[in-house]
Amino acid sequence: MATLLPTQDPRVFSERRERLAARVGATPALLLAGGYRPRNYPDNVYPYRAASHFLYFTGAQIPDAALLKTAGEWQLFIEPDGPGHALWHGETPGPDAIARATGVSRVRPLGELPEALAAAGGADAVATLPATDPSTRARQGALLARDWGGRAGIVTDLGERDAALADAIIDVRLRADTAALEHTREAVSATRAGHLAGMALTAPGAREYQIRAAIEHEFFARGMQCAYGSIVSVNGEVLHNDTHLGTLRAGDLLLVDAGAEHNGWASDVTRTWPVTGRFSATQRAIYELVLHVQVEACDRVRAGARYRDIHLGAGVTLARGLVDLGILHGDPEGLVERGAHALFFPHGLGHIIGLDVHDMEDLGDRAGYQAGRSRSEQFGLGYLRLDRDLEPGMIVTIEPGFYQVPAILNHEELGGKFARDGTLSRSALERFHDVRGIRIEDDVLCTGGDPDVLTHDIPKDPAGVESQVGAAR
Ligand SMILES: [Mn+2]
Repeated sequence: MATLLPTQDPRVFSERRERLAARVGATPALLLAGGYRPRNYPDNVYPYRAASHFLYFTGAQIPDAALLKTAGEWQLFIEPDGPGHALWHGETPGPDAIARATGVSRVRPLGELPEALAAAGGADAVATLPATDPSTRARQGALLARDWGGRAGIVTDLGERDAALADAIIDVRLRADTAALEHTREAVSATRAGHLAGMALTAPGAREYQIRAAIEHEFFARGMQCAYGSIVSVNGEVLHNDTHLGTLRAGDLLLVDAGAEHNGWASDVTRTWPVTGRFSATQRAIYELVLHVQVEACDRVRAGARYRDIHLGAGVTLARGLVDLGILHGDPEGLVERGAHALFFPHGLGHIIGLDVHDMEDLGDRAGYQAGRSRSEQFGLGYLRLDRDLEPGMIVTIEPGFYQVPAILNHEELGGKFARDGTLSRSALERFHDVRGIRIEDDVLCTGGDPDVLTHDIPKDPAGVESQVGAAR
């Protein structure tokens, strides 16, 4: 792809680099942009997306580029242009244009990187973060003598120097700055248009892929892309359903988890709506419960609140509602302590959102979990991605759900155990067989005062949702 340079004021990126430099001091650091990822052979590639740490500090998407911080300055290293590259990808902007756009004054050929690293103190002195794509990680291993080479997946055992860089970057990226918030709001407005278009096209007989196309059309028509693979499914109980071939039938609920990405900044929204435009009585009962849980949790996104407490509080409210419906028996707090709510709400309440839809999850739980905290072993709570005390500027999702997953409800140690001890009433649950999966998700900015639900104007109350469904017919 042709190099993409930022159009914002380059001071956005200089200020971010200054904030990082203030945290890591004289330690040299190298951040790689990452390269193309082949689909099946090297020349057929997935759309290029620069690594988020690189993108955050430069605003630029330049395949295989490297950003080096030394004691005294920042430098960018890029593959020099040549006729072959220009023939296929167009001309790469020259060093001056890249310097102007990013505010990094020194732009050099990639071939000079090894000597620059040597001048900065050598492989052991330079901090870096593990690249997520295998070929970049292999290159990084050769350049910086890290032994992550052959390993796929997330690297959690960073050395001391790399860990300090990771923590400094997390500290900088955790709170949205003005530019980040501006882009996120742009992404949100496309996401709103997408969800409305999806609702409008929904009717019995339509195919999931048609709804998906209508939604993503609104993103691409605004020059944006998807922040993640859209989920558009009448089987909402399959949490990361990535097929779109199903047919919408009267009586189904359609679960849509889709968000646009603008200049790299993600939005992440889920809505669930009835295919006919009318919830059945049982669907409405569960939908209103999930909505109640969701609205209450959004309101608790406040500075100083511990996210895990909001998650557990959402579990208690859900459990109380399920007791009222006769599905669960017991006192709500006790049910949550024993994990009974997780039969129906097995995932975490949400996560941080930023340049990555699960922001900085390339670093494992390092960003999501505050120092000294770690994941629970309990079924359900173990899927919680975020356990920090919230601070102004953090954008988090709030996305409770209710699902009937046969593999969970019929499992000996889960549904089986709770049915045997009288906690779960299978006969009461049977009435709600037309509710397979409901999730409602908003993006919420923690402020110094009341929470700012960035996605508030995407309809979620039952009447608002019903009035949109089928509007295109
Ligand atoms: Mn989400």
